Amino acid sequence: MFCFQCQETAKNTGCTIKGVCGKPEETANLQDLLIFVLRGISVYGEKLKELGVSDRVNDDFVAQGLFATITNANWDDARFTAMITDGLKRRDLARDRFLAAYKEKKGKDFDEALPDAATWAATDPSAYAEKAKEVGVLSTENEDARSLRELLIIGLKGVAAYADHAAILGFHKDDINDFFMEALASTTKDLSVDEMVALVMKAGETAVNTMALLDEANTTAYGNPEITEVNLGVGTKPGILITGHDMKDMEELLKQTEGTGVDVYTHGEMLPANSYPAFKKYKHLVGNYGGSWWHQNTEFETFNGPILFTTNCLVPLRKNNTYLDRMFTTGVVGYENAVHIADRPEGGAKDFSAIIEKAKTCAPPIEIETGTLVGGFAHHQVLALADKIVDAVKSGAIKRFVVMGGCDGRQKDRNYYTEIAKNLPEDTVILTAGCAKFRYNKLNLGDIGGIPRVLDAGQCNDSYSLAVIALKLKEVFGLDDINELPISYDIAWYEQKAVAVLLALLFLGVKGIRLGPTLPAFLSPNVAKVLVEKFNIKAIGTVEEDIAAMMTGK
Ligand code: SF4
Ligand code: SF3
Repeated sequence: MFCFQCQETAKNTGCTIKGVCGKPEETANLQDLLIFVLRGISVYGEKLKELGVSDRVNDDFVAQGLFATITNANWDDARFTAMITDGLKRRDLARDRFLAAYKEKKGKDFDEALPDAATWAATDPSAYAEKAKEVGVLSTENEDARSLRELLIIGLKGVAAYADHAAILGFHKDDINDFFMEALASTTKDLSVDEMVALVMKAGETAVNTMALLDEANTTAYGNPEITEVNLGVGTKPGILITGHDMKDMEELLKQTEGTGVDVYTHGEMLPANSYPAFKKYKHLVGNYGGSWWHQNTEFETFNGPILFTTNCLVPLRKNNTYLDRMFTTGVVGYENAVHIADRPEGGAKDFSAIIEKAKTCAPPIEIETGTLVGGFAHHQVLALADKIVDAVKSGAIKRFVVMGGCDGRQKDRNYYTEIAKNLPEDTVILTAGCAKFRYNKLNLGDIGGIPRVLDAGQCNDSYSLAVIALKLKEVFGLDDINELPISYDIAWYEQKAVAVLLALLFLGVKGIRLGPTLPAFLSPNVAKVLVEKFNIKAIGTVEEDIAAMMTGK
């Protein structure tokens, strides 16, 4: 196996024996083969588009396939095997549609060479393991071509996750799905460095568009997030803990648990659900339990009730765990021996009755903290406070904003982000989104004239909100360049959604981003050099140096 898609990768070069995340070799290889099959589908998808044929039947499958390979999402090899088998059938059907359309439009048979991904055939799944070994990341020999291809594919995985969430809420954009096909198909071609860089930038543009679409989907369905005090304590009834990013699952779970005597709590990236008007109205949504994803092994023990995983991150269970029998997965998430809740039927809802029945047999959660957290500072709410914020900047009460969004992770050196938050001068405001916030959102950093010093816009995809806020401030202050604003970017990354967010920020022209705790292993020295020269991206330094530099706009 070879995997270097996340920040934890072994020795910051690549996992080769087993993932640091716990991913076994077989799973890593099946993920590579699934991506290979998606490439094959995309070869025909792109060709059909070139012929002017609209062929949308594989859009959701491609997005879900990319999403399923994201770090800490699907651990179940049987599900990857089933997706590969389904993908091969879909690819062959796409091929047949293409060949027929070609003949019809051109009046002759198609006779050009096709890449292996478009032609490889397996009679049954026993052939998958062998083939998987040939098609991984290292099959691209040139280090820089590999780096650019992987930067594209890894960013695409994050974008696909957001596109899938939007699609679940009924929001699609053909441009986004077309780009998945174009980008995947591009990795079967020998392109110039400039062409590959252009595709990476287009991935950034697609990330912005996809986050905007998801924002539209979420706010249309559930209203605009509003300032909300989220309870951190527990009630006396048994509860269900819901984690991940999928708001539709949240909606259906809340509806189905109402009046059953079972409470609902959020974990990790589901915390922002507490700030949506459509969810706040449910009294049995008690609040948030615990911290970010990597605390699962201890927090899910004390929670006592069932846990619903709607997306990443799912941390493999310890041997002596007590919660495998109260663990439920759904959507692209999978874990061997956990109950998987099936997709919703056309026009219907998922059936959460098994998880609700399980909850009724469980003890209420053990309280691990008390107090509240304030959330709900997405763009609509922040722009409602715009006058106040602009006045505070003009009067000098707010000297600088520091965007500290992204992911959390278990490495000790991520304490850097806690220390930055603690030591930033009191006239600074932290803008955050994603699970990175759990490094500092319980520090009680106070407020500036009623504006909290940590403004939480929501999930990682709500980094879109941070971009909207920055663009609005640029307009209000009459600036020509987003980089003239008193905003610094100190981003933490872990998995591929953060890469999508990073590419989005680069596409928007943001320069001087600090990225940590380490720079991605998938950036070759030459590709890293381009990013440094073009965008002044830098690795984090010490807390003191970085605060001093950020306060002078560097
Ligand atoms: Fe390694 Fe990260 Fe890949 Fe897991 S997802 S195998 S930790 S690079
Ligand atoms: Fe977190 Fe996994 Fe990235 Fe949505 S839940 S940000 S790490």
